[in-house]
Amino acid sequence: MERTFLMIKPDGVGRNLIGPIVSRIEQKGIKIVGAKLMTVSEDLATTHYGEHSERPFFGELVDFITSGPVFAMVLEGENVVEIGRTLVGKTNPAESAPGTIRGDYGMTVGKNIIHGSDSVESAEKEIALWFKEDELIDYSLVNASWVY
Ligand code: DAT
Ligand code: MG
Repeated sequence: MERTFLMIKPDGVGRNLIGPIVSRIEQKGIKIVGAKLMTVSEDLATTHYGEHSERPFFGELVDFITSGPVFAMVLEGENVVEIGRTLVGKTNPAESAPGTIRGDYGMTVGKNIIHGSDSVESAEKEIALWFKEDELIDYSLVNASWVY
């Protein structure tokens, strides 16, 4: 089974959107195998967004992601990296379709509510960066046979 990393950003947590977003994930049929509310250190933010370190918005991005608690999740399912990105929507909420998280809740690229891993490779890196092995739970959902 594939795994991905999703993280509700400080704007999503601050706007009381943890519940509505987690509901979408559960209703889709995705299994949550790890979840925690946490503050993000500058070190973690810098490493997580390392690929953007040369971009002009990098400083703002790190300030934003460290500005309040985030809700970090590891999700499991078939093809869940791609499915997670589809639920999240396009980077710019102006281009995100209604029905996606960013399309329904976001207005600007600087406050776009949620992060989702963009490939299996980055998912593996991000899960290892954000979670310890013993924070991920191995269990079965009884309704899995109705999903797959
Ligand atoms: P995504 O989060 O969809 O994977 P990304 O990896 O290109 O998008 O960028 C990471 C985050 O950086 C994004 O969620 C919001 C911020 N960002 C991207 N482009 C930006 C821009 N032009 N101005 C301000 N922030 C931006
Ligand atoms: Mg990205």
